[in-house]
Amino acid sequence: MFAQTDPAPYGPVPTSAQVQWQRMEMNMFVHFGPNTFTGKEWGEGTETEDIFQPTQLDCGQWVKVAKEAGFQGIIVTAKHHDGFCLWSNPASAHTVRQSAWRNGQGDVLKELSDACRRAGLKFGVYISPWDRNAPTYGTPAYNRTYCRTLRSALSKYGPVFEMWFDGACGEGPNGKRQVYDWERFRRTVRRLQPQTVMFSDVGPGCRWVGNEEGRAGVTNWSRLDVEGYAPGAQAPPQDTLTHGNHDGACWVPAETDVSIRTGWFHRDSEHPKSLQELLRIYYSSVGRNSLLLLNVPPDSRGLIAEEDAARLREFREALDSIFAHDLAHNAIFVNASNIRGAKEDDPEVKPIPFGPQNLIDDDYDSFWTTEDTVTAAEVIFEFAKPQSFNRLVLQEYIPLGQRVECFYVEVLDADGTWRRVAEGTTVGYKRIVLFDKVSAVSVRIVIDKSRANPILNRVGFYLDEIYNPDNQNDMK
Ligand code: FUL
Repeated sequence: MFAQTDPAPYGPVPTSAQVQWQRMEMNMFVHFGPNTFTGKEWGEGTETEDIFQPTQLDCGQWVKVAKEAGFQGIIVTAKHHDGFCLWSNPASAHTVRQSAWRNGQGDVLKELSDACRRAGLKFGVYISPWDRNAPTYGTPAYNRTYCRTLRSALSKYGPVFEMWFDGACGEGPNGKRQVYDWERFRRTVRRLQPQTVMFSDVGPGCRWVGNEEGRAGVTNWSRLDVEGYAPGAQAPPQDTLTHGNHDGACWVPAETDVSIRTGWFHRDSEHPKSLQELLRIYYSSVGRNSLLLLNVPPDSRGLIAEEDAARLREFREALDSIFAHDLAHNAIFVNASNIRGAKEDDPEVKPIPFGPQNLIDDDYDSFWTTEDTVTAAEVIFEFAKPQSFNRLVLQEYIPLGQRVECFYVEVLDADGTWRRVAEGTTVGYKRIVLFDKVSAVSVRIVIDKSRANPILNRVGFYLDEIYNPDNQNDMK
């Protein structure tokens, strides 16, 4: 006999837009603008518009590179701190319209959003509130100008999946400061693009991970306390952004933004990171309950350099080969110490709605869970012959909240004793645990502490023979 009651949500939960966003896993960031031509990281805002002169701009190429690498969306710096707009923004006199490029008729946002749509990629924008060009910056009038800018960029190019709010505000000596009207900015975005996930140090859609090194916390809660905080100087401590708040009142998951090169903008003197470093970043972001936003800056031709494209192809091939075979599918038997609604005296009834078989199916919305009162439980996988693996993938069913606080993994040795091979804390949307290669016929995942009945929708075992850090155990 089965109780069919669905488990109740626990704590703050994501909106459906946040769930869809989290399932994208990897997106491409594109820093492009006057800095691409001057070699600066932060333009002054005084650059002539004619400096923006890509000779062979092809957003179709960016999209092709992104698609082949497995990115689901692209976020472009529609306006960086120098204020130059990659589209003809009526609220600014410092845009492609004033540039000699394509006789003032060019529009990068149009080209990119069209190319994304054709390829089935999502399109997002970074529009820097800090503006070193806008004459009104530093006065209340600028907040109106910025909202007009938002309205222009968000109303003409179709759905915008993510809006990236940088927190910078008159940085550096003698910089003009602006009192940003964040509430108004958010309302403006919400009105035009209700589904947009808004990034900032404090969300509301997703949060900065607190560093630009490609590293989310090993412990990473998708919850954050935002009350009393704001993007930029009034943001929570960076360490808090890296780990989230255990009891945070809002669902604000982490996004790890990092550049494939040293800088955010392209420079001929810099080169893409190694494959090993990209895999390290992948495991430390996607593998730690964070989205990865990898910046791949086009050069002054308006094209992604071949060496970056080639590195991304290697990255894709590596991920495909590492995650090609989920050894969990070889299990001849999967069982759990507790199954919601299952009565031991009635083992015949099938299928078990919340049984552990849901951990190895391809249905995102099916999961294994326990009775409400059970907050520690284990799942066991048995194989007909030994399986060799060094990666464990766990996924919590986040539409019902984030629950798991700590877990460990054990394999059954030949002498019949269980040996602990890895342990972890939070899981969240996805946790990939790294450990030295083991070979076993029985594996158990023990959730020893969960804030409510654990709800997992996936377990996977993989063998990665490509990524070779000095120490495989990512907890150390
Ligand atoms: C920062 C900016 O100041 C950098 O230039 C870059 O755009 C990065 C992604 O965000 O706050």
